[in-house]
Amino acid sequence: MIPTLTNLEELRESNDILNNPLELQNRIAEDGYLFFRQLQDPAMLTELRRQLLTTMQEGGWIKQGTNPLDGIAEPGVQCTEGDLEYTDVYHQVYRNQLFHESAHSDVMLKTVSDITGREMIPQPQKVARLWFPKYTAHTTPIHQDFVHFQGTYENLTCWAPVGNCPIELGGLAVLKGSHRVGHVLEHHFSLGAGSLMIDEQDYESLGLQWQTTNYEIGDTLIFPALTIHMALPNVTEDRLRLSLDNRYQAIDDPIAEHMTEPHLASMSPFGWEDTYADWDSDALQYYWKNPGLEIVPKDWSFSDKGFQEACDLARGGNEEAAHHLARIIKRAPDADQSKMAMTILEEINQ
Ligand SMILES: O=C(O)CCC(=O)C(=O)O
Ligand SMILES: [Fe+2]
Repeated sequence: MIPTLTNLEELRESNDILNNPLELQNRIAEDGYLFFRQLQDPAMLTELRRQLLTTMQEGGWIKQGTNPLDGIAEPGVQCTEGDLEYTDVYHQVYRNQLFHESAHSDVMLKTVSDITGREMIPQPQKVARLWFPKYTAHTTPIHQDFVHFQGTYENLTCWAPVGNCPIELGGLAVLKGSHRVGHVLEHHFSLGAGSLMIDEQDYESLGLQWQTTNYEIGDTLIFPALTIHMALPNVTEDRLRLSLDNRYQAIDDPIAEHMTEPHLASMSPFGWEDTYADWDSDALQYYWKNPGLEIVPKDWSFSDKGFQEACDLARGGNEEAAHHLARIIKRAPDADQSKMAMTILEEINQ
C-alpha cells in the first residue's frame, strides 16, 4: 500500500546501539535502515540552515523581510530539480562550504564505518533538497537509490533534515526490510524528483510496512542502495523543506562517474572550481582524488527507459509525461532527447 498518514508506522530508533558496530550491522541487515535521533550536531545544522536559506532568500525563494530560519517560501515561486530556474539558485546553495564539510563530520564517518565495518568515504556529489510547499506532483516518488547513484548495493545514503521536519513538511519514509529483495526492481517514468518510480504492485507482495517519523534537526536516517523509500508530500501552507542526502562508500569500491561531479552539473555548466570559488580552506577540495577511487561509467539504462516511457505516455495523452518532455526541451533544446520530445509534443498538439 502507498503510505497514507494512517498506515505509517514510527521508525525504530537505534541510538542505544550507536557504539556497537556488530549490533548496527545486524539491525541494518534486518530492517534495511538505521535511524538515529540527534546524530548530527543541531547547532552546526542550524547554522547551515541559516546560511542556505539566506542564499535562497537572495535568490528570491524565501519571502523578503522574513527570518530565513523560518523557511517561509516566497508566494508564487515553485520549481524543482529538472527546471532551469531551480538550478540557478541551487548552484548558489551548492557553493556553500559548510554544506560540503557537514558530510565529513567525525560522527558521520565513524557511524558509516561502524555500520559497514569498512573504511568509508563521502561521495563527492553531495545533495541538498529544497522543497517548495504544495508542489506535491513533483514529490520524490517510491524508488531505490541504486538507479540514480549506482556504484554498489552497499553504498549508504544518509538523509537528514536541516531544520525540524514534521510529517506535513514531507520527510522520508522507508519500506522496512525492503533491501532484502536483493535486486533493483523495475522503475517507471514519474514526474517526481529523479523521474523514476516503482509501481505499488511490484513491492506489495513483499507485505512490508512503511515507516517515518516527525524528524527533528540532527536526526539522521541511513540506508543502503536497495531499500525502497520515498518522500512524503510537503503539504504545509508556506514552508520550504530543506534536507541533505549524502552518500558514503567503501574506499576500495568503484564509484559511478557522475557521482564525482557536483549535483545537477548536467543541468548547467557548473563544476568544482565554481563550487570552491569562495571557500576559505582547501582541506576538502578534491579530497577523493587522493585515495584514487576507481571510476566506472554511468549506466544510462534506467533513465533511458524512463524517458522512453515518458514518450509513449505523452503520445497517449498523459499530461505529466508531456510536462516532463517540455521540461527536457527547455533545459537542453539541442540534445537528442529534446529533438525527440519536440517531435512528440508537436504530434500531440496538432
Ligand atoms: O529528500 C527527498 O525528497 C529525496 C531523498 C531521497 O530519495 C534520498 O535521500 O535518497
Ligand atoms: Fe532516494
